[in-house]
Amino acid sequence: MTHDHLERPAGTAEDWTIPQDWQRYTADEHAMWDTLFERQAAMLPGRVAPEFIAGLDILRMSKPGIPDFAELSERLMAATGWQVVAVPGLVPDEVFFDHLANRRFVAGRFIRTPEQLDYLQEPDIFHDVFGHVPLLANPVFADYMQAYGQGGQRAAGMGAIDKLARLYWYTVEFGLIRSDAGLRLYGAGIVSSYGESRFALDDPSPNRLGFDLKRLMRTKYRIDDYQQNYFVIDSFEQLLEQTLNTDFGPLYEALQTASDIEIETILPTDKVYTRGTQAYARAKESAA
Ligand code: HBI
Ligand code: FE
Repeated sequence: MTHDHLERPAGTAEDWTIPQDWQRYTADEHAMWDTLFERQAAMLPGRVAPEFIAGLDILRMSKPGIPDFAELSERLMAATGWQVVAVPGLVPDEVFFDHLANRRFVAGRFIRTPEQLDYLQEPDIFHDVFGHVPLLANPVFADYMQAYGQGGQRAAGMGAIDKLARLYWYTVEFGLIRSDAGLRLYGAGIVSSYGESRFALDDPSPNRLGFDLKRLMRTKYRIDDYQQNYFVIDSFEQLLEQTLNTDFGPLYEALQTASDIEIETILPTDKVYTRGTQAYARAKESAA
């Protein structure tokens, strides 16, 4: 999905940033952050990549209340040169890529309401800051995110944003990584979701396939429910190398003529960790 139809809201800077206004958060909003944080912090150890837990420690995100972006950015800047800036919500693709290419992560400043505890469509501050920011303290992943932003700027020029959005979706948002002790979570959309943190690792329903950049960029994804496909990287170094060493020009050319791959398809060339039953998706369809 691309986001270039958006109108820049009043009160935002040229680059779509707004002040976080940390002092304006209410006790209820801090309490909502603590509820979400404690629930994930209790269930992620042993399920999430250790680099994520390391990031929480480096950024001292375990203290109660909504993080203050000024404090968070100071520690993040010292670790990998990244900073966190507030935006009103989704921003146009070229604005998004420009921020990433300059090591600025754009985060929503609003937090979900109790009714939205387990699902909201638009990323809120918990999704963006708890989900995305800890791994930005990891030097290799921090380099990957900047390379992604630079790749996005190139893709924009070649009309290939939808292909690149798939790379973001299946790695940054919903990626799994191998470890000696089994598969681990690292995608922000998973680690910030109570239900999907279990589903993505334990449920027999989704496919779990080995990361392959070109195949992944042809693969459709869904934005409204748990994923039916997860891609597994061997390491963050692999992800960075594949992104840095790929000449996106010829890749985009090749992708122009290659057909999309349906969500549930497993190719003979796929490295298969789980051949999913897709029972979860079937049940949701019949319930619909
Ligand atoms: N804007 N605030 C925000 N956060 C995102 O994750 C985001 C965005 N705009 C575009 C976008 N993501 C994706 O479409 C990119 O992968 C292209
Ligand atoms: Fe996200």
